Amino acid sequence: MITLLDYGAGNVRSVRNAIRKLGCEVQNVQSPDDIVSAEKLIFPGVGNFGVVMERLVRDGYAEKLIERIRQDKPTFGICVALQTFFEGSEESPGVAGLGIIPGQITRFPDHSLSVPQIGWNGVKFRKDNSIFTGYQGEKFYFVHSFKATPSAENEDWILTTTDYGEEFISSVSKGQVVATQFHPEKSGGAGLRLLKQFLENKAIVESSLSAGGRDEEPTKIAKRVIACLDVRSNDAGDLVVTKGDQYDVREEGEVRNLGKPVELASRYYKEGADEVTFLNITGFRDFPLQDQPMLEVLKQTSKNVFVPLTIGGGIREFTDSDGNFYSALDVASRYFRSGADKVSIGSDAVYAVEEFLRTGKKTGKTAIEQISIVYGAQAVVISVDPRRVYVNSPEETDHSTIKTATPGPNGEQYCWYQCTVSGGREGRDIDAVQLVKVCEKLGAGEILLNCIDKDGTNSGFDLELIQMVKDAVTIPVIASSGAGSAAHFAEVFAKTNVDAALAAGIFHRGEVPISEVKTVVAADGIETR
Ligand code: 1PR
Repeated sequence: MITLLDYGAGNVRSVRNAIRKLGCEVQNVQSPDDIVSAEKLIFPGVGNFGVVMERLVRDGYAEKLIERIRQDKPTFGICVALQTFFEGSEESPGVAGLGIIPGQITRFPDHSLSVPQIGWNGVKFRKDNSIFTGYQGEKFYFVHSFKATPSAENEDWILTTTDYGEEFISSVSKGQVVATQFHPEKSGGAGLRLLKQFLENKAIVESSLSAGGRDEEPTKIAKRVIACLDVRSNDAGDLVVTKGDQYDVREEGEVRNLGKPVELASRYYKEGADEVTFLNITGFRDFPLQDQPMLEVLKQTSKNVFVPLTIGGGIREFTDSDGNFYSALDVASRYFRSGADKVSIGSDAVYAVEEFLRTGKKTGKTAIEQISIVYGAQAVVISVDPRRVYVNSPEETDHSTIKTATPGPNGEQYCWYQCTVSGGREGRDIDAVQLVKVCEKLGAGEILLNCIDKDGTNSGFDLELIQMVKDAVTIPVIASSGAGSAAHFAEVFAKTNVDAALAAGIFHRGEVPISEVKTVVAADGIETR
């Protein structure tokens, strides 16, 4: 029996699912004393440092955690949990951590790499620990903007470090206590094996590094390959994975049906997808909390898929026919609790940015702000649905233009990228660069950059759009729309510094397996998982 410390933030379902998958029963901490008495405790940390600490203190858990760790009882902390072991964090000035490990958590400094670090990175060992038994050099899934820094004072706690612009602490251990900055429950087979060692072994055994000493070679983050499932109900009312051509998903009047969401997601996980994204493409007009099938898709998928899951479509505030008000945060929370790791906001982000550009003020009330304050910036993805608008010269428009290598229908040499809402149905007077810059300011952690002109064309990614957006923000950008071959992935990674690339059609139609994408990209010297 494993005890889980669920203090009500973030996606704890994945951890629970991983434990169950490994054949153990899970019970929740019910009272502070359970923390000390639990045989084995898993402490998942998701979201903002201050919010996590505030809840731990409010519920009387903080002092019990300190007591448990001092008593050297088997404990496994994940992500922000590792950070709470330290004295405090730049993320929440003035909020004390548990103070078990010396040092402050600090933000990754501005360097050429995207922040948050989102993706799969390696580890370098400072000591041996039985928790890593069977480890074969795999990468683990990280998602964080803040990190712990190695120092002489915390040296005795450091189990592994990782490089991302600089070296940071990626796991700590002492006696029966272990914590990882990465998410084992989201790190596929390698992560599950780690958890299995903790769950099954009688005691954790630590020792100094065996012959050969420390790895000195820096670890490298992998470029992510993401499978995207556009989901909606067909005319018979079944939830299906569909795929459009430039957002038109109907063929001879019928919604294209390319398979069942849960089954396809499982297939992509087994084939090596680094993440899976679901877009509820009619979410903008339905109320997602009434769309129980979508929540069910997440619940079922997260039972067997142990890589990050993103859900988009309909993340916004809503008042139902009985007058009940639901904030965007309420909607997102339901998704997180159903198994999502990130939510993706489309139309509502456009409206929020329009409002910001009108007033120049943050209100604190937008979906982006509300969700990122509670769940962290890394949990908020902005899905951008831009379309090219061609012009003869940059002076013709106030929007950010590029000189394009693909001129317009009348030979226009320039274009700007107009943002749309409602699944591309309505264009707004705002461009992709304006949108992503303001979204980053409001607290978004990642950009999912579609392109209506390229969607479903198999003609390759819009490299010009991708580089333009990538240059406008410091948060990670996912290239989307137009992949027709594995070579298109290699091209987008080689020619732009985008962090991840996503495809739908080629995977659904079985034209290119994900493994082939990885092989071709790696053959070009690009880091993959
Ligand atoms: O506005 O917050 O409710 O979110 C709606 C979401 O649904 C948005 O993320 C929007 O991109 C998506 N969406 C709405 N309508 C469509 C449609 O296709 N009719 N899908 C749609 C957008 C784009 C990609 C696609 C890639 C790769 N799909 O996600 O998977 O273009 O395709 P490809 O590799 O086959 O070229 P809200």
